Order: sequence, then structure tokens, then C-alpha cells
Amino acid sequence: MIKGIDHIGIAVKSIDEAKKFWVDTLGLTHLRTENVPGQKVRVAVLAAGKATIELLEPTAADSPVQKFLDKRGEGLHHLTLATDKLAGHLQALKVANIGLIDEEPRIGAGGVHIAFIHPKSAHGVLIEMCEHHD
Ligand code: CMX
Repeated sequence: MIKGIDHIGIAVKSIDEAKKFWVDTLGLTHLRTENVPGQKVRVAVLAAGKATIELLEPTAADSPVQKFLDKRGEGLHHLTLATDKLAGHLQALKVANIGLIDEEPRIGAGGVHIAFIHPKSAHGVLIEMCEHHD
């Protein structure tokens, strides 16, 4: 049911500053930048082969990414795995007593259906699962 790595999220204080490294220096291609109001972040999507890298900049003081920056500073924030049956996968995880942040899919960047697994249930990694409808 897991199709592969969809993207890796990196918490940054400023997308404009971070792009100087990731795009100008390292040479990754910037695909788009969008606001995700439901997550209180602005997201810059960079091409990285079949997957993407998302630079996450908080847009509100109570954004989860702002909390992460305050506590840990910039760095790897989450790993996103693509699945073709998100709702069914969440149900199976719930039955297995895995701590879910989202028990139902919700809408993330790009209008994709997403749900988060709590890092305490995933060996310290915040995992996002996503299902594309294209
Ligand atoms: N990766 C690994 N561990 C993390 C983490 C992360 N990204 N964020 C928090 N944690 C850890 C904390 O270090 C803390 O551990 P300790 O108890 O050992 O100190 C624990 O999880 C609880 O963290 P907290 O700082 O008290 O924060 P909250 O519990 O209030 O929130 C979390 C943590 C993961 C539930 C919250 O950030 C969340 O709901 N995240 C999902 C949504 C999200 O991150 N959206 C932004 C990006 C969206 C997008 O890509 O579009």
C-alpha cells in the first residue's frame, strides 16, 4: 500500500533565505510556492527526482512549524509516504494502536489528501501519509 517517498519537509525560518542554498547554490529546481492555510505554513516545492523537498515556513505564531523552530531550530521536519488507500491505511493503523494526529484524511499542499502519524509512534519521526487524486 505504500508507494514510495512523496516528499521530505524541512522547517525553515524564511523560504527566501533557504532558497539561496537549496536553489541558488545546490541547484534544485523550484517548482512552486503556495500557502497551506490549514497547516499555517507557506510551502516551497523543489524537484528532487521522483520525490520533492518542501521548505516549510510558518505563517502564524501558533503554526506547528513555528513551534518546531522554537524548540529545535531549522531542520528535517517530516517524511511523507505516498499511499493509494489513505483512509483504509489510517483505519489499520488505528486498530494497531498507532498514535494518529489525523484519524481522517484532510487537505494539504497541492490539494492532496494527507494525514499525520505522531512521532512518538514512529521512532521519533513525524510521518505524513498522502494520497494523490490525479
Ligand atoms: N519530528 C519529530 N518529533 C517531533 C516533531 C517533528 N516534526 N514535532 C514535535 N516532535 C516531538 C517533540 O520534540 C516532543 O517530544 P518530547 O515530548 O520528547 O519533547 C513531542 O513531539 C511533542 O511535541 P511538542 O513540541 O509538544 O508539540 P505538539 O505535541 O504540540 O505537536 C505534533 C507536535 C507533531 C503533534 C504537531 O507538530 C503536529 O500536529 N504536526 C502535524 C502537522 C504539521 O506538522 N504541519 C506542518 C506541515 C504541513 C505541510 O507539510 O503542509
